[in-house]
Amino acid sequence: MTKPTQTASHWGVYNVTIDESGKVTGSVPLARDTHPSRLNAGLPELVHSDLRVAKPHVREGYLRSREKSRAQRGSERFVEVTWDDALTLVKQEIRRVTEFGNEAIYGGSYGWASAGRFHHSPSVLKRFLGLNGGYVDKLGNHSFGAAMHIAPYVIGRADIPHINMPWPLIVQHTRLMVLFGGAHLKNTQISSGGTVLHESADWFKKARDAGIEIINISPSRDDVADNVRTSWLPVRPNTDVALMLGLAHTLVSENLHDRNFLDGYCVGFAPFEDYLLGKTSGKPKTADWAAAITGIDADVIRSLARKMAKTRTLIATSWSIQRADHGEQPIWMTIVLAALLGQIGLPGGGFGFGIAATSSAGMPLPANLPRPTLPLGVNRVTNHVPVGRVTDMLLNPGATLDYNGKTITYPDIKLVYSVGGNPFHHNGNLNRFLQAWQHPDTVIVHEPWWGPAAKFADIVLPATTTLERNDIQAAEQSRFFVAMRQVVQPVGQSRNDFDIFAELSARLGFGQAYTEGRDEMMWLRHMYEKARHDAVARNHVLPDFDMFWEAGLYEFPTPETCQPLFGSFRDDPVRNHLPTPSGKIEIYSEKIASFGYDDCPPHPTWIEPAEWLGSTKTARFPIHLLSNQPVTRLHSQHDSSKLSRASKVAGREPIKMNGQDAAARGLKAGDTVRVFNDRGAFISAVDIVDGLREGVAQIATGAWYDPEHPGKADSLEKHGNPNMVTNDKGTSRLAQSPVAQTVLVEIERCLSPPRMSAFDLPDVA
Ligand SMILES: Nc1nc2c(c(=O)[nH]1)N[C@H]1C(S)=C(S)[C@@H](COP(=O)(O)OP(=O)(O)OC[C@H]3O[C@@H](n4cnc5c(=O)[nH]c(N)nc54)[C@H](O)[C@@H]3O)O[C@H]1N2
Ligand SMILES: Nc1nc2c(c(=O)[nH]1)N[C@H]1C(S)=C(S)[C@@H](COP(=O)(O)OP(=O)(O)OC[C@H]3O[C@@H](n4cnc5c(=O)[nH]c(N)nc54)[C@H](O)[C@@H]3O)O[C@H]1N2
Ligand SMILES: [Mo]
Repeated sequence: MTKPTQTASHWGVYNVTIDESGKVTGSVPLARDTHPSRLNAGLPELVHSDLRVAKPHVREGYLRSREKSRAQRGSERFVEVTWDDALTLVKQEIRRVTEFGNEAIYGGSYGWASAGRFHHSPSVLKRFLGLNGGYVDKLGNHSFGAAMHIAPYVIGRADIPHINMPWPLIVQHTRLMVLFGGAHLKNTQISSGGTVLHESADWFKKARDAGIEIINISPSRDDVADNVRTSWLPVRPNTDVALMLGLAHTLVSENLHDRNFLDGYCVGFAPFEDYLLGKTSGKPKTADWAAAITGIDADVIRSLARKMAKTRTLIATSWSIQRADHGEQPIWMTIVLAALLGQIGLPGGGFGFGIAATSSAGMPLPANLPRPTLPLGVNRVTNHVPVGRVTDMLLNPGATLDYNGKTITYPDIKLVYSVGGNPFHHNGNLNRFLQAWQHPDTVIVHEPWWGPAAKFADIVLPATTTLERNDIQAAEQSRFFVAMRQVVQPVGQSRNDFDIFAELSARLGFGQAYTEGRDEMMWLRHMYEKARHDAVARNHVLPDFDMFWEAGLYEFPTPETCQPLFGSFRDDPVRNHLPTPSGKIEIYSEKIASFGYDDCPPHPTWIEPAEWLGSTKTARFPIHLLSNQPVTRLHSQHDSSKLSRASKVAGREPIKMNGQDAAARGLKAGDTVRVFNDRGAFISAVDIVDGLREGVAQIATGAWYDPEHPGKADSLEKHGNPNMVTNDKGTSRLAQSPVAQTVLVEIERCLSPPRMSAFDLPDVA
């Protein structure tokens, strides 16, 4: 056996072993990583998978008639073509479409793709489309879209993943952690752009050992591990704002709130107080009022509020709860609740977002680290679309959309170019999305595997995986630079996304501008040396590229002391004012008031979500469906791996239900079921659990979309993709962000489900 080769991913650093013939045989995690992710095994297992796209392919009907065959997308055979023919086709189509203006090209291309600063497929796509004159880009993201839109008005920051108290200060100073949306450690396997060490579980353990009380507020008990959790409040989904208001009302009515903090560091408490006490609406937001909405006992709410006021409290809110209708509100209200307690800026106090959303949350990090980056270049098209409204855009060219105080006019998209994402994973309401997907003349995708993104494209170009190329991992929230070395030769005829765009650029006449004359290793050297140079100004002395590449890993020193989040603002709110209009925390926002949005009022407000357990819609659809991030995959990536397949029940993505809800429907563990509402239906299999609030079911995202009748709207989905039933409305006119967690369904027995075919190869002529 040859020496193992180091690579890296969103979920860790590991060494890959190969045999004499050059085939991957397995992987060994980095020795220093004490809690390596099981996801490490996925790529080594799948790099030579039968599901690899080995050659360029074009949908058969597309070759006959581009415009007339759009509805056949996903249901027709493919034809293999040579690279030369494929690139000629792509070049001609880009030329043709550009005639309509660059606003006809959607290059927003959402997706996690692979880690690595250079071969990051959405970045290499954007660099390419920018040089071609521009493209319609996306705005915001699926992860924390509502939060990143509301937070700038309230605290002047949009960098949500950085808004956390450093763990050492939590362990030392916090006495009570109130976790809205829990803190499921499965999510800490991963960080966008890469993880090196998995330290979150150890920090939670230290917090418990320090005697910190940790309260899980979630419909699911297991959102905080047994050995970490001290109590569980099984809140109704999407009602956290009401609960926070009930807590706030108790604080204010019992005079437990910090008037000095509200006066010195905040603006707009008075109108909010009027709302809270019912002076404006006639409805005081008492603990009893909150109890009726949330299902949490009023006495429990009152005593929690008193406890929070008495002790050093950290309110940690997950990203999941803002991935819901009016998702701006729980974020804003988290900040306001913490402001009432007056502990913002104190060590271990205040608030934070997503303490277990990724492996990097709360980890002490040296300030201002440089990062090797590939410049994206200029995008001359300024008309962009919020990620949550892509379906709407494709279906309604020329229509307008209110967004964040502005008006967007939807462009008429003729070409969608998508790399490194799975649109049939990230978009909600897939039946409507499918119709939208049939609007553009052409869909071009680069993919390593025959998953849904490839199967529903017109032109599929085979992309390499991380194991087939050299790169550098240097995530924004990491203290490491890591060499990602090529392990095997490109599989089949696959090419690196960068090389595909380099060739297309050359054919379109801007090849030199695209590559700047550099190949892969020259780019890595160039990007690293630029970061090394920038580091000097920030007092870091890095080894040169050759030494780094040889060593494989560079670690920036962890700072010896950490600053509390908003510590300097607390020290001097005048000199270190926040970048909000008032310089202070805005409990009431004049700016938002000026927009006049009834779905995002100027202070935190309880607004009923479109669907929830308190709505009349429960008569037909009595179950609130949550679709959380998966334990055994990254979204839809590696769904065909052994690890992911072992998590399925009867070959389908399982749905968790509590025993009573199952019994009421005559269901037992392992039964196949149909999960449905007016938007769509999917097949799943029942997994009965305790620790799930009644009326709530839960299914992980990421099962490869597998419709019974591909290309037909209203087809049954056979594998367990929750986006068949999710809503594709926006959170509000402010953020227009996705609302995946706002969905009611019914569940019924399905006696003879159609055969699952998600992992079948497409038909090829
Ligand atoms: N119902 C529901 N839906 C959700 C969510 C939810 O909570 N509930 N969560 C949302 C969130 S937070 C997110 S971030 C999104 C994630 O949605 P996506 O980021 O779209 O999901 P992934 O499965 O990570 O898609 C990555 C794709 O890139 C491909 N790929 C990997 N490496 C490469 C490469 O080097 N080159 C190319 N060309 N392709 C590559 C993979 O095969 C895969 O098809 O989903 C959202 N969707
Ligand atoms: N293993 C793994 N880890 C991942 C990912 C992955 O795909 N796999 N994806 C990564 C990405 S892209 C992201 S954005 C983060 C996402 O991080 P999160 O958004 O925090 O993760 P989720 O798993 O979607 O949701 C966490 C929990 O929130 C609870 N919840 C849902 N709705 C509500 C509600 O209305 N109120 C309350 N109180 N609780 C609610 C659910 O019970 C769910 O288990 O995870 C990252 N980590
Ligand atoms: Mo995400």
